[in-house]
Amino acid sequence: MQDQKRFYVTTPIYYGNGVPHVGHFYTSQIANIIHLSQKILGSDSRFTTGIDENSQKAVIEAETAGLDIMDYLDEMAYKHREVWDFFNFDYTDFIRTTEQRHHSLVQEVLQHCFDKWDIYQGVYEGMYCVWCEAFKKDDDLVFLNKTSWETFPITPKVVESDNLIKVCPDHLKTPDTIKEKNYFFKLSKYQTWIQEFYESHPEFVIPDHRFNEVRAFVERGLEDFSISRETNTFWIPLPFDNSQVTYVWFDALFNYYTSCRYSPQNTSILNSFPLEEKEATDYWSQFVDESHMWPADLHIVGKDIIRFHAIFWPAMLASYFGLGEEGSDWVIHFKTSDREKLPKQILTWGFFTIDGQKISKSLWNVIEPVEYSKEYSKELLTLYILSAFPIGNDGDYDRQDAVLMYNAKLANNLGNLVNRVVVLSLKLDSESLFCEKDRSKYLVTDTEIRKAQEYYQNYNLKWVLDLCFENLDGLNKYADETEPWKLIKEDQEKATESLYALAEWLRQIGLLLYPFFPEKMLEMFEKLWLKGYQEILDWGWLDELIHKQEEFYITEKWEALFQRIDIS
Ligand code: ME8
Repeated sequence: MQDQKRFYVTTPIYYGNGVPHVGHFYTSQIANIIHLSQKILGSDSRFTTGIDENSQKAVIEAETAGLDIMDYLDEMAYKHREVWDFFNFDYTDFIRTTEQRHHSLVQEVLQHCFDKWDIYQGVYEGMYCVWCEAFKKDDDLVFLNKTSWETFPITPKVVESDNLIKVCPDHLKTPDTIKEKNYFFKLSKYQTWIQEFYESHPEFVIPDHRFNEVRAFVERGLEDFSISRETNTFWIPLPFDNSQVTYVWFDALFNYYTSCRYSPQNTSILNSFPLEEKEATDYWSQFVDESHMWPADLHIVGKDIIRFHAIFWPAMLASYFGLGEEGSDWVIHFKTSDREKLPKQILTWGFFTIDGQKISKSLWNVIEPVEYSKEYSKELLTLYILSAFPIGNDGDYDRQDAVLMYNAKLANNLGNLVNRVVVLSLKLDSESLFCEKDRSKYLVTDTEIRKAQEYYQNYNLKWVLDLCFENLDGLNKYADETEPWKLIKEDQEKATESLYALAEWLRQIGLLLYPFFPEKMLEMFEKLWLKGYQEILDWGWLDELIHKQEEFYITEKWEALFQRIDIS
């Protein structure tokens, strides 16, 4: 038997100092759709997510809430999983960076990099934004007018004053000024290596314009970065100097690898984290080594963290895995086999606003994905978020537009049609819906099926949606032309032909839309009396299933697949 293709997709691990908002949902939903699409196309797919816990802001939030830090983080981890489980995300691992498996791996990495002189001691003097968990330079900041709350770029012409302060543009807070003993990672050593890697692998970051930004940044020259903090006590201690803890990004990025090296034997283990199990003697036996799943095929990240993923991360991996080759010029060069240990691709998205405004708790415009979905529908959120913005660009979530789109595409075009087919089929004389007539003229064409599969493989999710909804338009047109509701009284054979065509067509579109709306599509298959589809899809047999000819035994009228939402 041919080896099954392996696939590994990750989301960022979100900070554990708050519950996921719609921006996080967006990223995780994309990962879940890509994971499911890979599965149904026959890959052995792995999908990881989790929370980033070793951060100063979590410590601050726990103190504010009057909680012990671990109690606070346990609660946060629970809340994050509650959100993802509500959406039925099919994650393979939910990693927490306070877990023993992760601590152990990060310490191994640090020691290794230290032993090969890629980590050295120095003094960091500069600014640090706790809320970004990042070191800052003047270029990274903006001026904030404290009266008007306007921000503008820092230029030599304007000087700081009581009213005008330098702040981090994302959090509008003044970074801390710190001077402390730190350890540094020799990023500068990998300057040529990274540039050669980028040159030979222009596909590494998509979309292109984000990669151009990364390249321009690297061309300005890479500086070593601090990988430890002196003042914190909570994080992972450096194995070679216990007075220091690991800087959050050096630890966080390695989560992607920890999860392969120590992969949970089964997902039920996840339910027992954090916890007493951590201390259990059989702790390590709960994991299996799946390092063969490394490298990740796809890291999905927002534009805010692209530099960490596209620059720091490959260099850190190069140091750990001993990649590159020293040339006669003493410079480290990229060698072709290095590629095997590096993530294949990074998919970067823009940020979106809500009704034209930046997502912000103080503006009360944060969409809590669970609450919002309960009020409207899960599918509304998914449909709009994935149809409204093209890859990589910033976009806007217009709430009214979202409802209109849902009503038009899901409630009307898809839901109504399913309903009609079911109701009319019950009026047929025959027990089942089947027809021998030539199917080729009404089905999704083979070319379109191939295209949809290609879009999935290239992560062009919006194009899959567009293709499916164009087909649904065609389907509705076919229904209007053939008028099975009239035929049913006049000509049962013709009515059967029309309804059968519609059912088969819906079945195919449902299969193509499955990664987006798995629960609803299974419900639709159920209504059409198609059994065992989830298992067949899990086996990766989309192709076989989509070309199959089904016979439908429709016996019941069900509730509408999608309820229309009253816009008023
Ligand atoms: O950065 N629009 O965690 P984080 C789109 N812990 N996506 C958004 C968004 C918006 N308005 N707001 C947030 C961290 N996101 C680190 C990651 S990984 C080793 C460590 C999404 O909680 C987007 O994907 O700040 C962004 O990259 C991520 O949330 C940041 O989540």
